[in-house]
Parts: sequence; C-alpha cells; structure tokens
Amino acid sequence: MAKTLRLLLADQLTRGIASLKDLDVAHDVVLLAEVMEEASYVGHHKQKLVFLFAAMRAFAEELRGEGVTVDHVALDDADNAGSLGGEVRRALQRHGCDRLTLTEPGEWRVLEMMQDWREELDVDVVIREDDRFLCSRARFEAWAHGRKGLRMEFFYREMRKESGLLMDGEAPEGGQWNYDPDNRKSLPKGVTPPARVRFEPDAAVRAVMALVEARFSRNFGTLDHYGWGWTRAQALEALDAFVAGALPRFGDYQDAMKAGEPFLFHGVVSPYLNAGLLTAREVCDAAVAAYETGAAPLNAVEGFVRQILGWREYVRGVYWLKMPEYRETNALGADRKLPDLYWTAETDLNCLAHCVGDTRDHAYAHHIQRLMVLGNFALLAGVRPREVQDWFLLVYADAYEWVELPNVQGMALFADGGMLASKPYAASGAYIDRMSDYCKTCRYDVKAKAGENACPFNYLYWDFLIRNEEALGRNHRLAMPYRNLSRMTAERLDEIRADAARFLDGLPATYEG
Ligand code: FAD
Ligand code: DLZ
Ligand code: SF4
Repeated sequence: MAKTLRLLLADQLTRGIASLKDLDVAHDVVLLAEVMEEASYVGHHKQKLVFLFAAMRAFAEELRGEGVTVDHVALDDADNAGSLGGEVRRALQRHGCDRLTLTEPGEWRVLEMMQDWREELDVDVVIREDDRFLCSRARFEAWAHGRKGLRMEFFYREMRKESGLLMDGEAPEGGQWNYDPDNRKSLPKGVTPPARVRFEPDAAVRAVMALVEARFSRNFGTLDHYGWGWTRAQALEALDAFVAGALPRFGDYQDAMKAGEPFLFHGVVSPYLNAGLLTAREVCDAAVAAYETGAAPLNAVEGFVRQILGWREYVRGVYWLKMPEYRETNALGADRKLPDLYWTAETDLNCLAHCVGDTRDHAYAHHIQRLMVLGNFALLAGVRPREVQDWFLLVYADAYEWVELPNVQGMALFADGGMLASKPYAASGAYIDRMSDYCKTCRYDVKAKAGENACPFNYLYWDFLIRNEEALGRNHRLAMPYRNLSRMTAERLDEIRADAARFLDGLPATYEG
C-alpha cells in the first residue's frame, strides 16, 4: 500500500488545502517542521515566529484529533535537521513513505528548493497548485498577457464578475465598481475605534514564547503586547469581531492614522489569512453578508472586499509573473542605506516614530502607515530596495515575499518603473498632516517648507522629484508637481537640495539588519 508523506508549511494551515485533499488517514503521515532555515532567512519579528510556531503546533493537534498521523518536529528537537529538505528526508525514512505530496509554496525561493527534491531525495514528489487563492497563477497570466500596464482596478473588475461578489447581475452592486472617493476621511475627534480582539497566550503558547526569546533574543520586536490567536476558531472569532465592530466604518477611516491606535477600523486579519487559518473567500463572504443584512454600508464592504479580491490576489499574480527579476528592480537607482530609525523608532519625526513603534510592539501597522509613512520616507530618501524589502519582510506578522515584494517594489518604491503603480506614492508632510494627528506633537513644523524646523517630508518630496526628473519628468500623472518645480527659482531649488542633503547626511545608518 502506497504511503504518502504530506508536508505542510507554516503558512499552509488550512484543512482543505490541496495537499490534504485525498489524505488517507489510515496510511499517510502529515509533516509539520519548525526549522531554523525558514525561521532565519530573515530575522523575523518575534511575534511572527511565536504566531507561526504556535499555530503549527495547534494545527498538528487538531489533525491528530481527527485520527491523522502527524509528525510535528519542534525547533528544539535534538535531531532537528534545520531545513525543510532535511526534515523531509528524515521523515521519509522514519515513516517508510514512497511519495511526497505538497502544495506549492508562497515563495520563489522555497519552490526552487522543492523542485530539486525529486532528485535529491529520490522520491516521487507531487506539487499541487495552491487553490486557496481566488485567482490561479494561470488565470492571472492570461489576464496580464499582452497588457502594457497591469492596473489593479481592471483585474479587480474581472474578479468581481468571476466571483460574483457584490454583483447585481452583470452590474456592480450600487452601480459603481469602486467607492474609494468616499473612503478618505481623517478621524474626527470623538470617534473611538473598537478594541482589538486579543487572545491571552495559554501554556503552550507561553512555551513557544520562551523558545523564541531564548533562540531569537536579538530579533526585531517585542512580545510584550502579544495578542494573536493561534487556532482557526480564534481567527474566526477575530473576523466576526471585526465584521461586527469595525467593518461598518472601515471605508470611512481606511486611510486615517492616529497616534497610539495602530488597528483603528482595519480587519487585522492578514496574519490569519496568509497562514491559512482563514480563507480569502470566507473573509469576503463575511463582509458581503454584513452588507446584505444592512449591518455595514457598501463603501465599507466594497473597500474591504477590494483589498482581498483585488489587491491581495493581484499582488500574488504579479509576484509569480515577475519573479525572480522583480526582486532586483531599482528603476530610480536608489542607493542609500536603510536609516537606523527603522530599527530603533528613535527619531524626531513623530510619524515615523509612531509607525515604527507600532510595528515593533504589534508586528502590525496598517496599510497607510506602511505605504504613506514608512514606504514614502524610504522612497523620498532613496533607500536601496533590497534593504527596504528585507525590512518589510521581517517586521510584520503577515509578511511573506509573495505579498511583501510587489507592495514594496511596485507600490511603495516605484522600483519596477511603474509596472504596478502609475505614479510613485510620494507625498509631503501635508498628506500625513491631513490623515493623522502625528504632526500636532511633532518637533517639526509641517507647514514650514525650508530650514531646520521644517517637516523633512516637505523638502525631501521636492528633492525626490528633482533627483528623479529624468525617470519621472514625463509621467503625465506628475505633470502638476513638475510644472510647479519648473516655476521655482534657482535659489529655491538650491535651498531644497541643501536642506535634503543636510537632513539625509545627518541620518544615522549603521545597523546591519
Ligand atoms: P485591512 O486593511 O483590514 O485589509 C483587509 C485585507 O486585505 C488584509 O488583511 C490583506 O489580506 C488584504 N490587503 C489589503 N491591502 C493589501 C495589499 N496592498 N496587498 C495585499 N493584500 C492586501 N500585506 C500582507 O499581507 N503581507 C505583507 O507582507 C505586506 N507588506 C506590505 C508592504 C508594504 C510596503 C505595503 C504598502 C503594504 C503591505 N501589505 C502587506 C498590505 C497591507 O498593508 C496589509 O495587508 C494590511 O495592512 C494588513 O492589515 P489588515 O488585515 O488590518 O488589513
Ligand atoms: C515563515 C516561516 C517560518 C518563520 N518558519 C517556518 C518553519 O519553521 N517551517 C515551515 O514549514 N515554514 C516556516 N515558515 C514559512 C515558510 O517560510 C513559507 O512557507 C514560505 O515563506 C513560503 O510562503
Ligand atoms: Fe511627520 Fe512632518 Fe508631521 Fe513631523 S511634521 S509628524 S515629520 S509629517
């Protein structure tokens, strides 16, 4: 009787995943392995490590509860081989399996490794498509084929039609595809976001915390505010709480930022989604159900569904379409080392101090913090894309290369030269001031344009446009700022360059990551 080893990666914790579909409970073995190679290819945030190891252990227990033979290898098992390949080899021998079944991994690096296993391990390896995504890789390629620009909005409309989500026959629900113009409000005084659902670590999770503190003591981040759930039931509880408490105002305040409030009206579901504890379809369905019962308005529900059915599926498609070259793109020739403030949160720029601080404390920051503060600053300062990639890949509990890379290269840094975004998301202090309360208590003056007290985003913004005029000057979406730039006097341009040079040269950048 054929005996199959079924490997589940840390981000494949879904009962219905392709590699478990024809699981033979009487004969097969499921392998989950905590390995140093995966835990250290970047210095993951401590909360990400705890979340994934705790979720793997709980998932192993749940499968055992169904009578499945599960081999879970803990990171500190004496014989742990330290790599996925090493653990697969040991498990094949231990259990006498003659076949290995996998679901394709989320990263190019891991897929390349797996493709060598057939030869290296001398075993029949079956790699199945990951059908947890609503758009297959082949479907995305077909959509992208022959297109000059890969605009998300057009992809999203096709996905709406194909999934039937928020459709009224052939037309979009409510008559519009996109309600973004309604979704750009700052947070008024007196509007209080609901408390985030936190899960108190049990003894098993506390043991993982101790392991992570012992083995990864120098990694970025703190466990002090740890509150992630580790089971599917908890992930569903977090989703329900979001739908009931925050979703109705998700749209209105999607772009807002507030000191001390990292979660605001966001879903805070990305770690669960990306690890497989929730599926994209069920999260969208839960939001749409709230619209259908009148519990949440259309601008909120459409905005939320667009993030998952649109952006999440789209960036995954772009990743597989453009890898491995995508990682190396650097269209603007950015060459500055990542400033230390990304590791320390020690900076007078109040917006950055808060966004890095939230990231350190929660392994989370919401989209606008990531894009318009942390990404925007790296873009304006001209930080090397590879360093920005590594930082974003390690600091968030939801970070995997397939989703991080297009967001960094394409959206935040314009490193792909405009394949993903039609213009760089570059912004001065005025945007941050409009969307947050950070500027009110900042030592810099957001209204001042030049000099020691001026908000650095203000002159960095113009300096960025000056520096990159050759690459960006003909972008029609930047026509207005370039027209304004052309009206500036030579003295004003010198002043901008001098302020930017003084500020950037004074930024410590000593960390090795
Ligand atoms: P919500 O705001 O509630 O949105 C709901 C869901 O939509 C998210 O859970 C997520 O699954 C999806 N989503 C929203 N925006 C995006 C997007 N741009 N790309 C893909 N999915 C999206 N998201 C990750 O999951 N992992 C990452 O490593 C990651 N890195 C990012 C790096 C940068 C520079 C930027 C600008 C964005 C990044 N994002 C990443 C996207 C987004 O910021 C997070 O998905 C979101 O903040 C997660 O929080 P939430 O669950 O509260 O999201
Ligand atoms: C991210 C991660 C970490 C930190 N640790 C493990 C691990 O110990 N074992 C494992 O199977 N997977 C881990 N992962 C997830 C893999 O790196 C992941 O499958 C790839 O990032 C592809 O998405
Ligand atoms: Fe950030 Fe400038 Fe506002 Fe300070 S003034 S918080 S640096 S945008």
